[in-house]
Amino acid sequence: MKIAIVGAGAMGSLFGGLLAEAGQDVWLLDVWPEHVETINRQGLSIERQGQVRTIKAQATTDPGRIGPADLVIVFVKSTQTAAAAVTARDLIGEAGVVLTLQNGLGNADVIAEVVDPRNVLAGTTSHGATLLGPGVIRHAGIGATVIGAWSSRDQSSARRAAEVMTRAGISTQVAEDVKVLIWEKFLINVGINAITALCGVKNGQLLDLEVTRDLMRLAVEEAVAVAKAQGIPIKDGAVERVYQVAAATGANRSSMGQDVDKRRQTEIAVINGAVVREAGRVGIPVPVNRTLTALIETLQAHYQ
Ligand code: KPL
Repeated sequence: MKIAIVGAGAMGSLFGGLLAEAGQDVWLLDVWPEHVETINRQGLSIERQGQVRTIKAQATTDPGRIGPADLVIVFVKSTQTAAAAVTARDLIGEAGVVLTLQNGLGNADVIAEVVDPRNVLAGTTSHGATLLGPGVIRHAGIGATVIGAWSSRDQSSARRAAEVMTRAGISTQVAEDVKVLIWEKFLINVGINAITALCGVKNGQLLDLEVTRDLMRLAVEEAVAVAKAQGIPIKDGAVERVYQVAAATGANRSSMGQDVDKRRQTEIAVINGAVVREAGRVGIPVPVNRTLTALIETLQAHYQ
C-alpha cells in the first residue's frame, strides 16, 4: 500500500517508520528540512527501551514528489489541519482515503470540508513518541489504536487500513462510532495537557497533590457535562480514566507541555478551548476550561 504521512513529527515518524519497516511504500512529508534530509541520508532511528534501530524511509518537504497515495495519515498539529487537508486531498486523488489520528476535537470535520467525507477515517492512538532530534525519535509507549469511517457506514477502507497497520505492529481495531472514542481521548487531554503545560510538570506529577487532582477532575467533569448535553454517551468513570492515563504516562511530558517548553503554538484551541466552544452551543458554564484556555493563550502570546 502506498502511504503518505502528512506531518512527520514524533507520532508521524513513528507510524511511518513502522509501516516502512513492514514493507509498505511510505513517504514522510514534513516542513523541517533537516529532519527530512537526515531520514533520507541515514534512515529514521527509533529508540525503544534503550535499543535503537534504524529504518530505511523516504521523506520529503515537497508533496509533489509523492504521487497518488492509497492512504494519507494526518499527524500535523491541529493548528495546521486545514492546510494539511488540502495536501491530503491532492495526494489521495480519486481512490485513496485520509485518516486523522490527531489530538483534540474537530480535526476530522476540518478535513471533511475539503476531502469527500466518505473518504475520511478518524481515530485515536495511545502510542507515545518523542522527537529527539532530526531523524531520531523515541517510542515511549505502546497502546491501542482505534479507527473508523468518519461519516459513512462503510468500514471497508478502515478495515484495510487497520489490517496494514496491525501487520506493522500498530495493533489497530475498527470501531463503528469513532466520535465517542475521540471524545474519550479528548477528555484525557482536557484533564492533563494544559495543567502540565502551565505547571511545568510531567503527567505523573499531576497526581501528587489533591489540589491538582481536583483541578483535573473539575476540568474533566465540565467537559463530560458538555458531551452528555450533546448526546455523546460517555461511560461513567471518566475522571478515574484520566488519572489512570496520567499514571500510565507518568514519565512523559504531555504534548502541550513539550510545545510550551519549545515555545511552539499549542493545541489549546482543540482541547480546553474546544470545551469552551462546545459548551457555548449547549449553554453550559465551563469556568475551569475557560481559565485554562485563557492562561495558555496568554502564555503562548508572550513567548520570547
Ligand atoms: O495524548 C497525550 C498528550 O500528551 O497529548 C497524553 C495521553 C496526555 C500523553 O502525554
